[in-house]
Amino acid sequence: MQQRILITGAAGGVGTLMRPRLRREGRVLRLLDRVPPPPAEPGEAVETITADLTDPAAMAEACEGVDAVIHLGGHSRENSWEETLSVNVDGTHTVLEAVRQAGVRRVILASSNHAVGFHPIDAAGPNGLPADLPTRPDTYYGVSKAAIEALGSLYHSRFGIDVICIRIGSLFERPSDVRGLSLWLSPDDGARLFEACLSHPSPGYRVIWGVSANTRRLCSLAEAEDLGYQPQDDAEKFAAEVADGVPSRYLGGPFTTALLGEPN
Ligand code: 15L
Repeated sequence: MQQRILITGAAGGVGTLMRPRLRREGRVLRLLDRVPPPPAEPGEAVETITADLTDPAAMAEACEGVDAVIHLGGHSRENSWEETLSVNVDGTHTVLEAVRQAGVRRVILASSNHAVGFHPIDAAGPNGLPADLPTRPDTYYGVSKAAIEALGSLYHSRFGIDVICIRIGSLFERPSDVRGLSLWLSPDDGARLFEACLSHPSPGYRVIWGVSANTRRLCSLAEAEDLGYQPQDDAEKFAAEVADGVPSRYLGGPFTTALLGEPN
């Protein structure tokens, strides 16, 4: 049977990296963004939707006939409180309501290290900071990610939807600074992690870290490995070429000192 996966924010940074990596035989990717996602390449099983995730009618339509949702949409950095609340928090509520009404059984939510950005990095023991670290947001953006996790928990407890929140470290082609050597999630490992989230038979509600098997990692891999994730990349191979980062006591790095509410 064909599997259909809705990806919100599909034209954004993470969505663009995941699109070619989540293609599978027997799978249709339904790509939604407010900027038009690039059209299907020849032979690519995708459907594209240009819509705002804060639009309930559009989200209801987008969730029809879908097996799982990967919710990446929303602001990915600091913004005004009003914007953050409307797009990230209200937007996620709109997505989860559409999921519930359409009877979708699984949602993967893009949370972030910034939900816990004010945890000191020297608290990481040999196994790394656990994935269920209590929230200590470093920005309004981080607050929105904490709220997204709470919304996911609510929709799991009330409606039995499987919800996995991934506290993504730094998902880019390569790490750009020393902090990235600890928090990098390679695009290939990102796809491995999403596949694990999609294929576990019964994940329930979970919060996991999204990082690669970095030599300098600060975050535990155990919770994601428990789901079936087998990371294969290590940021250390970029150590000689990364720029020096601003040293920070905290996981959130530069977000912990950035101006609150100012787009960064
Ligand atoms: C995030 O959550 C952001 O979306 C991304 O732009 C990076 O800043 C990343 O965290 C990070 O901490 O490197």
